[in-house]
Amino acid sequence: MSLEKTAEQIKNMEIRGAGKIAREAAAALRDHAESLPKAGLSAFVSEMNRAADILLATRPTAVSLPNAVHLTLAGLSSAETESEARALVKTQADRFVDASTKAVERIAEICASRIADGMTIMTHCNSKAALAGILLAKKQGKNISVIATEVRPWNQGLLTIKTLNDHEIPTTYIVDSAVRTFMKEADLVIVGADAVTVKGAVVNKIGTSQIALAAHEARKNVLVAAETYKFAPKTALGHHIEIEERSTSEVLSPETAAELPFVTVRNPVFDVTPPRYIDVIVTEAGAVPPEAAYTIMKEYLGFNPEQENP
Ligand code: RUB
Repeated sequence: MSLEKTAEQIKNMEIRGAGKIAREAAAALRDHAESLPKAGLSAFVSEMNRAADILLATRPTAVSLPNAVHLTLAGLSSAETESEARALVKTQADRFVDASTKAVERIAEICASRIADGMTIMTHCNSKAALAGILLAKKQGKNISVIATEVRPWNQGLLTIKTLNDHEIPTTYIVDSAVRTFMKEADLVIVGADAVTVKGAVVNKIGTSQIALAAHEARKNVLVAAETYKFAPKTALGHHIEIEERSTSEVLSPETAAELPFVTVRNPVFDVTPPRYIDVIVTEAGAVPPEAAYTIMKEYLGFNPEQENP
């Protein structure tokens, strides 16, 4: 598949979920590099930078995307020959995809160790990392059940309940506004992340923050499953994570909207959960409190505030 096609699929959400977006972007850069005819080092580097920009322009919120692009193209500008540059892209893309896959497996083990027999877990959206922990707990023979939200307007919850059903996990499917009503039946909340800020705030699918608030009120733990490449070093330099706002036609049909000239539809698709409503962030490096976000950035993303980093 061409890099442009991958970019298109990320944009229209055929490829979605922060981890998958990152893995597909790294693989697209590798395949793109391999498809380029030999034209010299500087032509190769500038074409790879152009390709990176196409991917980066697809969706703004999941920081796994710029982190994956940065890790795949790291050191490219210092390569001395075209073949060295080509080998670098391939090695780093493969390394990223492999590390990402292993990270999700490790996160699943840690999440599953926190899921006890008999627990009911509430989850939101369709997070591979969060689901991996739930599926592993079931595989370990734990008798668990799940409360899954619908996730308006895109209905990612449907993907989640299909997977849970395939694994014969008893699941209750609820509309997003029923979260507080059902929180008393949950023992634990597990969600994924698109970005984690330097202060440990978690950016995830819109509605996550109200689930965390309801969990806090009901004294239920909130666990965030997030690979280290979802941490956003730029937030340590004062940058904000841009919250993607998608087409209003996802919420209300253009015909209905046209009949309601005084109504403005808004469709932000992510929100920010402050660290005080998060009990633990489970990364492949271990389960850490939100306050450890800076340490994760330094140790696992090589973040150095003195240098320009992703
Ligand atoms: C997906 C979403 C997921 C995170 C984590 O939003 O918010 O919870 O991306 O997913 P969208 P994963 O459907 O808009 O991409 O754990 O799979 O990386």
